[in-house]
Amino acid sequence: MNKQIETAAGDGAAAVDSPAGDGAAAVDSPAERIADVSRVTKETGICVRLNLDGTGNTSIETGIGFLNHLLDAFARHGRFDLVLKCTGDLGIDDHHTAEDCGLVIGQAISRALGDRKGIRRFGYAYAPLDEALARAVVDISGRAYADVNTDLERERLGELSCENVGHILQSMAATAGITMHVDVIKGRNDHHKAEAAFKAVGLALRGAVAMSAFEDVPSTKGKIDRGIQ
Ligand SMILES: [Mn+2]
Repeated sequence: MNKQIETAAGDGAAAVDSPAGDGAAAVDSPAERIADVSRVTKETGICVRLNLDGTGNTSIETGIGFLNHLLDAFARHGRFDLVLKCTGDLGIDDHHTAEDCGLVIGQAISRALGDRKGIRRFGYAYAPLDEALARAVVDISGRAYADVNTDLERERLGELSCENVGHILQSMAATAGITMHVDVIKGRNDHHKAEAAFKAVGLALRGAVAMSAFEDVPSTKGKIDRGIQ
């Protein structure tokens, strides 16, 4: 265990990790779970560094303000350290940037997880944001599947098309090899609904990547496919 103990006056990380899920205590992985991924296409150039055992420090520059905001919410509440720099073809629209950021973050998750030994694998969380409430359930299964229902009504949030909000999560699940069900259960404000969804995913994934008391790969197959490396 290597968790920092929070002082009485402190406002930093919680003293005891309490990931969403089944309530069992989490332990630190002996190995660093950090991944660096770079991906360059004719549409985007992206560099990511992800630490699954971080504190929630982020530096996110996608060129799209609301996308920065969503990824920040995801990483902050997942307590992942996430550095992301993207230069995309925003002169066309936001689609390639949004999609590719999701793909590369998923790839970094997959790579940082390594052999998946000892992880809790499943995680779930609810996140409210005022009147909005979102639920995320994730399984680090090796099976890429995402069912995302954000129920957004506006065309755009800032410079991000609302149709891409769910697509980012689907892209992330595709490369991470994660099964993900995300539902915005209620809400009226689209900013709140989208942000609550990303917070819920961060919290759920935090629970799923946390280490269990067991050292084996939690699968009846004895292995979990690693997604895109
Ligand atoms: Mn916000």
